[in-house]
Amino acid sequence: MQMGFRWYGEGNDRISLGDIRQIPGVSTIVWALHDKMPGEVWEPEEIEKTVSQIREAGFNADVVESVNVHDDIKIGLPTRDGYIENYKQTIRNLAPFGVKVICYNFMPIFDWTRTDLFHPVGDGSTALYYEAGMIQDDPKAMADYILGNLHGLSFPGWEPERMAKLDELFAAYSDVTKEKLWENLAYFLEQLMPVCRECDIRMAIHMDDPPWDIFGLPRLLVDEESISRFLKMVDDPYNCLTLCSGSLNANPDNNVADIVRKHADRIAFAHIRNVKHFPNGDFSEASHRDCDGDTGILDILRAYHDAGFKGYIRPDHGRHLWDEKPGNVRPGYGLYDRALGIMYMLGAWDMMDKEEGGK
Ligand code: CS2
Ligand code: MN
Repeated sequence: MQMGFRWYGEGNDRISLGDIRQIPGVSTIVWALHDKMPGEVWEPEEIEKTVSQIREAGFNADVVESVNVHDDIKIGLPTRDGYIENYKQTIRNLAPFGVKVICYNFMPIFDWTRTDLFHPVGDGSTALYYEAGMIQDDPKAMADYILGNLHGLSFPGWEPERMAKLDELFAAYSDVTKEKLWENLAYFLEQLMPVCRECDIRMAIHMDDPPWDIFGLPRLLVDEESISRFLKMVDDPYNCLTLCSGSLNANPDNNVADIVRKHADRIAFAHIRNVKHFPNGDFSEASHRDCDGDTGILDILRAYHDAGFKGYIRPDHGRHLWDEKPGNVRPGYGLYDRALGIMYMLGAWDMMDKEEGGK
């Protein structure tokens, strides 16, 4: 396993590479060019600038999260072919810089969805929260709330330019049924696979978050059955998963450890996030400690360890701790709780290594 930490880039993240350097065990910076719009080609000079910063700080830049997919590809418009060509060119441009995994998602319009970005956890910290009763039929109100809480920080999936055109986007998706979206995903991946093989870069789809349809928009990667369908649909070792434990376990019926045991060979990238469920269907994100949530973090880590997982792993969203407050922290991506999460994961992992060595 190779431990990663997501970094939003110089001028776009209050956390510096030097800060990350002080967290034990991190080898990989999970990065992206956050000022690129979906569909644009990432040019070699732009890539080189960020990758050299990462390398100079002593990390590798093996994982990109995310190269976002243009809506025309998801909708299946004739213009998609041009955007797919651009995506291929971005893959080719990333390869010489040693990139091995590209994380992306195929969620229509919205990325992750929460109703409260700074919900009190009860110990003085705050976390991302989902109040089931609040997600009804007003996507605009939710988008306004989220954009209003980003305090000028760019946030992938919540680009103000896209959010300003919500009505048009919803109209464009109106004929996209779940089956159509599956077809469009297959079309996209089948075209990419030869380039991925040539460049030795694995495409790793992120799970849908939360894993169910919202605002009438279909969502695909929601449970074990849909994951199996996805892997069979394009049965290629370069067609892989970003298995996000917290996204999947927003539905408490999803047993993430079982999914790891079944599909470990196709998981290129693991996101570890813990979720706490409430009886009314609400859920809160929690610390990585197993008993603070219901996701089964220790079982999941054991499943990865048993599988001899050699892929990349990172703490996913964390709580906001100590001086991290609205305005000075990117929601879910503060320094402290993710650093604590890494120590928790490495503690468990080192112990399992030790037990194995002692057998
Ligand atoms: C999220 C997502 O769970 C997560 O990691 O923060 O924004 C994720 O980065 C994207 O869905 C991946 O494309
Ligand atoms: Mn994730």
